Amino acid sequence: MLKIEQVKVFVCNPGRNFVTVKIITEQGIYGIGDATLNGREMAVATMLEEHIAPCLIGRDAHNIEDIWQYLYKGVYWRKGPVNMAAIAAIDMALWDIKGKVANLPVYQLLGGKSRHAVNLYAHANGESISDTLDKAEALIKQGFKAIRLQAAIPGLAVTYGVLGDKKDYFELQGSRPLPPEETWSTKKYFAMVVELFKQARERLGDQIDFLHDVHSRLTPIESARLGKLLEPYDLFFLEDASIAENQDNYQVIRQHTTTPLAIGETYNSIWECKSLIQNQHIDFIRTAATHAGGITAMRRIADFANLFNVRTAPHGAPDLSPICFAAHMHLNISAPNFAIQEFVGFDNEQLNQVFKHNYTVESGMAFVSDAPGLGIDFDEDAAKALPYKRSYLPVSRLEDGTVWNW
Ligand code: KDG
Ligand code: MG
Repeated sequence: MLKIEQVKVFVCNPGRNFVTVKIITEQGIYGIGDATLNGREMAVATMLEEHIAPCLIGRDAHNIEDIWQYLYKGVYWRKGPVNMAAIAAIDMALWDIKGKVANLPVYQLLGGKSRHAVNLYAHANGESISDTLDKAEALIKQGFKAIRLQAAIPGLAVTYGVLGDKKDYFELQGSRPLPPEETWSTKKYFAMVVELFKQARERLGDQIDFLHDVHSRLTPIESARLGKLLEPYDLFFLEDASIAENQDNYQVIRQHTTTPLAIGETYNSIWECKSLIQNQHIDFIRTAATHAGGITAMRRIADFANLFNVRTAPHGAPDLSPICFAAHMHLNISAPNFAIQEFVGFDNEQLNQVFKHNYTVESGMAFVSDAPGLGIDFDEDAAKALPYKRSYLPVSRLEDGTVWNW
């Protein structure tokens, strides 16, 4: 028996807000997990501290599956982003502990390697098409073979997905103590985005994989039309074209285009992607360990998707902590149907003071750590010196003022 003695929760801001869980056992072995929910960080921290931690003290840290079921099914209020981020962090920390006890990296406990490295896609965000393509060129020089292209839309001030006058994602988050309101126009966007990919193929050739994130700002039929317009430019995938609270939306998109479709970063459970996967309305499922219930739940989603030729492409935004990235590395290296990992890098001094990782990146691929557990550590003192700062995601409105559903 490996008794859970303490569950600690930290909310820190080394450039962005991160919620981190540390489970400490009676024997002194500990594990860490990521519970960050961008814009709702304190809700998850309270869920963990007030409602989950007290129920875990004295339980056997070895029983990962039972603890997952206990937290998921043992409450009246299942699912939901706050609840699932909390469960996810506990689950990651328990896998970390299990690996440390076994003296094996977590991927070995998941069945070993299906590949020797993890393909990454990087972000090129520009203030114009040529700025985006300059950035893409620089990433290609660094060895990246897959790049997400986003560019500012002429005629609209900053829209979600580009940086505006901010130098990076860290500065961007720090600039939103209240939700900024942005204007959206599908017509203006279409004119830019088709030209972006046309010029990208002309300038960067046909050997680089291009991706694009719509951030759910289109209706299903607009998405279908965009997929069709982008077919000549051979995208690796078109992400979050439309919201899929109504999962049949993707049937509409699917029947009109062969552009591969990806969705899932906001999903909290397998139930939200079940029909999209089994109807083969998507090609890539983008759930994240932090938001969809941890390593235990992600493994189940990957196995289910594998039955329907859907591949995994986990969310890797800057608001997922390096602990989530580490969990993804173990899942990605082991899942037979893994495709590609979103990667924005963790190139920030304060971040690296708090989270001590040891994966490596070379030629657009990441190499998993062979350290026992998740292979990442957390410096409590460094975290305590960098307190939480309230920060929000933006709200989109149409030009007439209507709240829009990105
Ligand atoms: O918190 C929201 C961000 O993680 C998300 O909008 C970033 O869409 C995103 C992506 O694909 O990285
Ligand atoms: Mg996205």
